[in-house]
Amino acid sequence: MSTTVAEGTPSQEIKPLTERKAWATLTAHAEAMRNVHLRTLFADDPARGERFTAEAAGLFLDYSKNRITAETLQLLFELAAESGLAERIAAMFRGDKINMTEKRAVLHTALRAPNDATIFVDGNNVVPDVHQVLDKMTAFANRVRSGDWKGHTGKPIRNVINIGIGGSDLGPVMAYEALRHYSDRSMTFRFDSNVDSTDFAESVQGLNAEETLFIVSSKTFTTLETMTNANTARAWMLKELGGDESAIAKHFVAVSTNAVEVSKFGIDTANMFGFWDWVGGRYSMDSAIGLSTMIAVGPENFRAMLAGFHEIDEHFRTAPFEKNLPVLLGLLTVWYINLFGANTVAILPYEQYLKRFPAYLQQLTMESNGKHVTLEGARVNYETCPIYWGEPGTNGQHSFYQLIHQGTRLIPCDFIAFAKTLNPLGSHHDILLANVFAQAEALAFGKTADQVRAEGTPEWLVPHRVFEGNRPSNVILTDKLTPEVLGKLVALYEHSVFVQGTVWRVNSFDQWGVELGKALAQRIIPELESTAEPKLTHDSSTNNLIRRYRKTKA
Ligand code: G6Q
Repeated sequence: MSTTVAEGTPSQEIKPLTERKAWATLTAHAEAMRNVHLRTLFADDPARGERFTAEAAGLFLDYSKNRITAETLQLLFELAAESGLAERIAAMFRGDKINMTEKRAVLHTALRAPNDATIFVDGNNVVPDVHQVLDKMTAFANRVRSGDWKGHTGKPIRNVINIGIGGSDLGPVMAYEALRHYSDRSMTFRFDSNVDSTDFAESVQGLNAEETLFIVSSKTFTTLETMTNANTARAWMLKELGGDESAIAKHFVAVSTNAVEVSKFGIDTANMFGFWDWVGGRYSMDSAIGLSTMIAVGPENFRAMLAGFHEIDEHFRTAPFEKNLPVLLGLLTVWYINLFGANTVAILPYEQYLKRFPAYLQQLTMESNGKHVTLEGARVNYETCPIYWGEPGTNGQHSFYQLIHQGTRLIPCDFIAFAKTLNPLGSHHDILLANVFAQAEALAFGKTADQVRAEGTPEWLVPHRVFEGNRPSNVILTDKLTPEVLGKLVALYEHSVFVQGTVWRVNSFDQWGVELGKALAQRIIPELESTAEPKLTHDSSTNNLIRRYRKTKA
């Protein structure tokens, strides 16, 4: 079967995954590898700890503690080739409409392209538009940071609240937390996303409206949660500032693609920061959606972050698969999910500032590849996206690591660590890093029954204290958490997601799965709000829950 994967993309013969030649070879190879222990792999090949490593743009990846051999890698690269990965990468970077269900290009890479680059969408070079918005953000961020931008009563802005959800929230929150060290500490940054009124109430708690700026971040400017929060914010601001509508222009700006709705809301479109339909929500933290990040850390740091993204983009675009970090990470995930039956991947950053990184990656990975049909619309007969989860180390060690070490499930782990801390304090950092290396070592090599006995453990206790080991992990080690490095890390995972999606042949850039619940909620809202008893026509469970809620709230 020959398939055209996207408008303008030359077709390559891509067979369904389980019919690809490398799939059959990999399946047989995985059988042979199933009982091979990492202890044996390291004993047979003592240099693998140096060899199974790769480095790009200052990110060092040690993938030697994976249950692989050189042959495994070779077969995975063959699978990637047969999946059309090289062509898909080229298609994405050149702006082909590879998001075929929405007929859109996928060009988050253009958001960090240098201003002399040329990338065409429908015949227009989009790079100048990107830089125009960046310049506008820069001017605005500088005005706010310097106190030049005044609120309605003439006071400078000291508080910034980003209102947005999903891709218009998770990236900005994660980036703010990750780069807090570089942020203007005299300012307060908060993020209001949930339609739960508690989120709004806590976002404005203790803040002086005169000094508060709301950034309404919504690509569509129609999202129920965001518009509900934005309207509540508007009402709050008017109440606090005496009801003068002209205050809105001073205290609200918008990040959106929808000028009409922005204007209807009362925000001057001169204070609207645009982006484009070729930027997916979960790929947008480096677009104008990052305005709160730029105000927090300053335009220079924001641009350094973009440069970091771009470095990994170039690496992904040009490096051979054997040295390509996102390719290696993506293919290793496929190896465990499809050939070892793993269901999840743990993301374990040993950096407190990355505390929201796993949550951010959950959307990036699972909204992208949580799909059950191929580009051709066929139901897949293999697993796709794993569940991503995690917490910063060392806290996780005193919580869920028990299951990773001694539970019954195989959980590949990504450890992310930095050689330098941003807050040096005594021996904290050596202790932290010792824990990273120790955890990866313990997971891989474990502790045998003989070793446990040799420690004088009574026989009845031995099984409880045995660590089987053979638990795979990657260690990503880099210098220190800077804006540039943050951009590199995010790009690394963005492209790893792309690699996985390409092998699974799913569209990593749509999210139809969020639609149904949204539509049903719209139908239920009036049923909850109506004063007369509504005629309910849902299933008996939903009807019952609605009646109970109505009764209780009354
Ligand atoms: C991400 C999704 C989704 C989106 C939110 C918010 O890829 O598209 O998470 O970001 O639904 O959408 P708006 O920015 O349009 O409000």
